[in-house]
Amino acid sequence: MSVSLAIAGKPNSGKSTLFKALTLANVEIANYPFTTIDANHGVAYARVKCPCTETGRRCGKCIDGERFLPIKVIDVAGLVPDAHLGRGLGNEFLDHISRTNAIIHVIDASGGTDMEGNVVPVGSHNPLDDVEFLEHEITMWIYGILNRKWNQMSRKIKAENLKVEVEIAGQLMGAGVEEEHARIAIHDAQLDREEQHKWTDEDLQKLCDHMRKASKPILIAANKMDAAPKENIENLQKLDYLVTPTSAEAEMALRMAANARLIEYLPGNDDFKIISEELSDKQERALEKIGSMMHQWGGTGVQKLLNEAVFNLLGQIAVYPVENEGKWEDKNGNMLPDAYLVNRGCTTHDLAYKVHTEIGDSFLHAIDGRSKRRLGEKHELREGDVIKIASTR
Ligand SMILES: Nc1nc2c(ncn2[C@@H]2O[C@H](COP(=O)(O)OP(=O)(O)O)[C@@H](O)[C@H]2O)c(=O)[nH]1
Ligand SMILES: [Mg+2]
Repeated sequence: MSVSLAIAGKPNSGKSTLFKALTLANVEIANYPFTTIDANHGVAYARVKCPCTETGRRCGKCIDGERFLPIKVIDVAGLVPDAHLGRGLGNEFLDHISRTNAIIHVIDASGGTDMEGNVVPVGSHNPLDDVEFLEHEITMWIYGILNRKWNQMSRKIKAENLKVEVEIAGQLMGAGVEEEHARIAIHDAQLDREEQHKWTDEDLQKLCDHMRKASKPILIAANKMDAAPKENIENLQKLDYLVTPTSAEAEMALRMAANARLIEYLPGNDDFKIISEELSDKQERALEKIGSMMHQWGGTGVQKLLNEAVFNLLGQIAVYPVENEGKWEDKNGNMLPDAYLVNRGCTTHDLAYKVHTEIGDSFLHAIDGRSKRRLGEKHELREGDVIKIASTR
């Protein structure tokens, strides 16, 4: 499992509800219904169409042709203004986000919580105000770490003719900023790397903002869509971000009802089916309400959000290594036994290394499971590829 997502936002926006909904998997999806590792770390599932649907057979690894691939999620401590100065659970927050690939920023789109997360009448807080605040906190946190040593670093870089990206990445290792992020940020902030000793405070902050962008892409969950004024959602969707409206609460209710065998529901579907005849009036009314909301929005948005983060924001693709390219099986006859999430741009040889170091080292070529064509080591994989790797081992 290589992909990890942080669920962040101010208190009361619905982070824990989203985390619980995402990590409460159907019995058919996970071996255990609760895939929570501890209170804050869990496993969620991205949903893809399984390649077995193209054949007359079922692989046994998917549900009705829908395959669920595990990724890590972290429910991050609630963020309050000035967290970067250690306010609230500031340090815990920043420690969590430094270890993830991307951030799901949960916003209370109903406008029913103020800046600090206190409950206020629905519609009285403008959710647009929440968007920049999270970014500012992360940027200032990175800046705080860099600035602490900058004068000393800067002199050393000049005196010893060191590479500025390498030195910055070294100082920011704990924040999850890598050399590549620093390089991109220097370029995007339009700073002259040869003149780093002349960078002003303002330059450094700008640099840190770009390093945040490069190292921590953000996706917005416009949560509580069930209670949100329509214009709040529309205004969020106008922003230059990936934005997905969600109702974490409805998704959580559906997954619990499905596991209690009250309904049939597959995460990401736009509908569910009542299968129990023993629903209470209260349960029936609650499900009816959720049903009409799903009808209006095309589902609860929670699975869509996760898929958006994995496939669009992080550019992952799902690929399926097999031993037998004709039958799409491993050597024990299991069809499509494994699904890997890899970066777009991953080559056949990269995949061989992911399967096993020895297979990577002894790589000969690959074979496309559909066309049966031979693929060289530099061939880039595409979403859904079924791949046989030929090696000398
Ligand atoms: N209406 C509505 N309420 C929600 C939704 N998601 C969460 N909530 C409620 O918002 C409150 C705060 O949720 P919680 O997950 O504890 O927020 P956190 O502090 O960000 O972890 C709780 O009362 C939830 O039931 C949603 O999608 N719709
Ligand atoms: Mg919480």
